[in-house]
Amino acid sequence: MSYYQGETECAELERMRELQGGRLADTVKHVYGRVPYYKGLMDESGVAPGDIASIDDLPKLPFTSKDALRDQYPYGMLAVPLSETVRIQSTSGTTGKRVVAFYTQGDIDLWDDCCARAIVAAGGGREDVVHVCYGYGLFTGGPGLNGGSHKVGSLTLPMSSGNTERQIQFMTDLGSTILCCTPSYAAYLAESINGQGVRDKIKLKAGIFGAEAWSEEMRRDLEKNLGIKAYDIYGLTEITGPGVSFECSEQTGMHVNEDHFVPEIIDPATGEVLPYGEKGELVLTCISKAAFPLLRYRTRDICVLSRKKCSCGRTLIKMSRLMGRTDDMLIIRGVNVFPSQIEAVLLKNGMPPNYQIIVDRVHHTDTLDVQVEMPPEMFSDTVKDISAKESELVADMKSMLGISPKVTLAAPRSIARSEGKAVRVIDRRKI
Ligand code: DLL
Repeated sequence: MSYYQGETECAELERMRELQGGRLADTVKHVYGRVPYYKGLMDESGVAPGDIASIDDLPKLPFTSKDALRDQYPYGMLAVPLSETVRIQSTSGTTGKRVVAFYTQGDIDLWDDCCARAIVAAGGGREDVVHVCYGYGLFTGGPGLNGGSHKVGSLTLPMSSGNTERQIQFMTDLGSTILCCTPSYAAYLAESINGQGVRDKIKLKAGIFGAEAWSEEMRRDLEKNLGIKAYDIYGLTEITGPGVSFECSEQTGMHVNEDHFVPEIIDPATGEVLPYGEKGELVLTCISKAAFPLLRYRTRDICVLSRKKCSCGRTLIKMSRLMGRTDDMLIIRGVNVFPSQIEAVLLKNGMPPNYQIIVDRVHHTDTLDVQVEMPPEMFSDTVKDISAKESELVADMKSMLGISPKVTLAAPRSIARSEGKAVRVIDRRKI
């Protein structure tokens, strides 16, 4: 079995807890002294930095929410002078006040290490050609896996997303062995590769897929259709990006890089910490970052943690595949979309608040249909006028969301009303 940082990945639990305790205490002192938001929050909760001496003290700290990050946009959470930062990344999809995350060179190094662990766990090494078609830019997917691949010493193909023909051409010409992309894009690539009859020219052996929900069924399909082993990888911009956790040869959940990010599971309604094995909201605490270390960040992602012994030899705690989110955020083609954003565009354009969002997966690609009732006065407009309005809405939504939905104007009163909460989103994806 090979590891990228075996000593840490396979550390005894007691050693890990000691390491975590020391790092947590340092991080708490660091943010208390540098981030007025954290000083205020801790003072309000009656916790002083000196109260945090071991990892068991973690639950004494208050939670950090995504709203706090939005309120502190852009520099409020920065815990080092700007001159020490070298990079910004940002979450996908949301507009207005996006969440931005900052990195020092040291933060990038540890992030790259986390992704390197994932690549090695998927069987990667110096002889491999790592084909990265996660997006590059503000999205963390491309830069994260790129950095990890460099650390491993693999030949890195920074393809970024899109242009499927070119992806396949490079894959066959250069002999890519490890594919990194969203599972839905991997499925699309598989379909194109098999459709073109070039499967025997492909040398892929593994895929590292994440950034969106996928199922065991999808894993089996991808493994069969590409002739690979498919591994899950999890992460989020606020915490670092991909590589918060990664799957190993056992393929039964993801090892959390808990020497950097300490996971807890809470009851999302009460905030109570739940024992291992119970399903709840994942909360993460950064214990080794300098620029943007978040304490007890509520991810809104739902999963289960387990300390069960893993056959790969790693002792890092494991989290299950994600089971959903506590909020209503949809992830469509890897982009985060909130129904409230769609509603905002509709209302701004004079549409009534009677709409339905239908999400589906057709040929392995997510589709987003927005059906909205037209105001009665528009009902008598010509077909041309109505389709011009639809195009206008599509353009506005594209600039708000970053992806294009299909918009259909429906007859007044044609969308079912609800007596309780309105059903705004119909997600037909079987994942
Ligand atoms: O999606 C980081 C990433 C890039 C992870 C590449 C893995 C691979 P964000 O755009 O900030 O960051 O979105 C984070 O995506 O809170 C989850 O809801 C979802 N997500 C990430 N990985 C997985 C996964 C990146 N493996 C949000 N399974 C997270 C299911 C995932 N959902």
